[in-house]
Amino acid sequence: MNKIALITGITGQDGSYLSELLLKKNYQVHGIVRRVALEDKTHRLWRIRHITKKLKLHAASLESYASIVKIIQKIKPTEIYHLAAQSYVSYSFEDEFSTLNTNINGTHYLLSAVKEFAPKSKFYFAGSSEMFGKVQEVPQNEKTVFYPRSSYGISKVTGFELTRNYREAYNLFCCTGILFNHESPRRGFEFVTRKISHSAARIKLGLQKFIELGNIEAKRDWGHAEDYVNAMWLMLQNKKPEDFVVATGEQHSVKEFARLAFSHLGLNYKKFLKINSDLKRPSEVNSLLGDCSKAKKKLGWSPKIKFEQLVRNMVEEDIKFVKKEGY
Ligand code: NDP
Ligand code: GDR
Repeated sequence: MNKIALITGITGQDGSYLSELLLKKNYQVHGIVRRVALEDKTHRLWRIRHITKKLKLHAASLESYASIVKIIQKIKPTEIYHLAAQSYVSYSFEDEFSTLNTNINGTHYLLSAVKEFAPKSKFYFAGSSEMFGKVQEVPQNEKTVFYPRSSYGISKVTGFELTRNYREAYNLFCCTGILFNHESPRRGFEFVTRKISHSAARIKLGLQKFIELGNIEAKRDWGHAEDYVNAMWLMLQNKKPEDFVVATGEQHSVKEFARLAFSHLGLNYKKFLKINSDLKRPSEVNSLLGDCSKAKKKLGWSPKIKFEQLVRNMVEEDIKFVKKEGY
């Protein structure tokens, strides 16, 4: 019988690539979406439009334990990938309450539902390098102490601890992937990489005059989302439930990303850049660099797509996007 996967956050960047991967592996793929998404498929399901017919989408709310239980009881998933979250760090400073509620309660409800109604399901929690925040060692690995710098980071540390506790207390197959930043042409427009690739394309095509950024000295370990969803899957195929860091081990600044993106279009980013200090965060994560030796050793995972290739891919796809959509 085919394996059954349930994905929360299936409409997001990672949800879309993970769905493609699991469909290729002949899984029956179910996704939890917000009710409004089913009413406005054109806009809200854009990342999975090409595969919607192959997916089974269920309307439910992360805020409602009952609605989650209903779906888990009905489909009895072999594997659950919990990706849904308020994932935008900047926004978490504007609305701590909804970030903490959605991210912590959503994870808790799912774990509790798994324990009560599907204890054989394997559970993946989308942890984040934001848990390392103000880093306590370089590079960061599974043993590095957490020091989150936003309510988003705090919500992910709590999700991590909940996941670990359910694994230890109830003997469930639950694990956390501590994923460093991963990007793609499907990245949301509010994140810095997509903001840069999309703005560079618009500037090249004469639709925009300049780009405003905040802290361009921030450094991140950027990989490609397509590579990273494969690591999620591998974690649930591992013999034991364990937590893994997923990263490239390479670090670049926002400035370098901008330089490369613009230069790919024959432009000098300095001519178009304005620094807007309103875009700086009250407490910034200045530098992240991951050590994924454990994932390499135990899962046989390593990133395939290099930084330069990622930037090129995003810029080229954004040129096509802007030409097609006109914005
Ligand atoms: P996206 O922002 O692209 O997707 C987030 C998903 O969560 C969307 O499907 C969104 O649904 C859903 N969601 C958000 N809030 C709610 C809610 N209240 N109820 C139900 N669904 C909700 O994120 P990514 O795909 O980039 O990331 C996936 C996960 O991995 C997230 O948990 C993120 O925090 C985490 N992560 C991401 C990293 C990255 O670099 N991309 C790195 C480390 C961790 P809708 O479309 O309806 O808004
Ligand atoms: P991040 O991603 O906070 O790392 O979280 P984001 O792209 O938002 O910021 C990266 C860095 O760029 C700096 N920056 C700007 N950021 C945005 N969004 N917009 C700007 O104009 C801008 N200018 C400079 C930021 O200050 C920051 O230092 C992402 C999300 O996907 C999380 O869900 C995930 O957990 C982490 O990656 C790992």
